[in-house]
Amino acid sequence: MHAQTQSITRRTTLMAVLTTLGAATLGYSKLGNASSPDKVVTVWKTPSCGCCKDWVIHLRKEGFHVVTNDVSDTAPVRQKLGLPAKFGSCHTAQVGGYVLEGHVPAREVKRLLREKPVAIGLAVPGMPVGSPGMEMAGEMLGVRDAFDVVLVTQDGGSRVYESYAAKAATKSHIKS
Ligand SMILES: [Cu+2]
Repeated sequence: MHAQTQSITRRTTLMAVLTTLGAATLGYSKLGNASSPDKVVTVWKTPSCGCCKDWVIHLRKEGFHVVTNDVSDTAPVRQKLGLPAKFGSCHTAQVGGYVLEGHVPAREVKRLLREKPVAIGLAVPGMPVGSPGMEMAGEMLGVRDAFDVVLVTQDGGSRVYESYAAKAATKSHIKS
């Protein structure tokens, strides 16, 4: 009787372990889907670049798995990835075979991965105020310069992929 109880207990424990393992496996595969190769963004940035870090935070908030690499100069990486220097910004990244240059909003990255156009990738040249990772604080809170996300084509040209309009400060500071 005692032995049988022990056996049942053991079996119950084993079942519990298997259930846990099953759940863990399921959880893992779900995570696997969420961070499928297309969703992994590899970033090259300089270690002191604050807006680069903020852009990485923006992507992570939007569900991307981001791997960062600190380099002393991003220009050679940009060149190696085939992105013309004229589209250059503070950081260069790669996702699903595409190049991302600068403060590209996650929304356009997702659209790029969905539409899969024949192109080198997306760029937000320069560092427009108010683009993701370039948000202003204080009196400048909410300010955005108008900027374009461009699709860099394989001939080294580009076309506008999305346009963001300028925005005024969230709070008005009218001095009397
Ligand atoms: Cu920047």
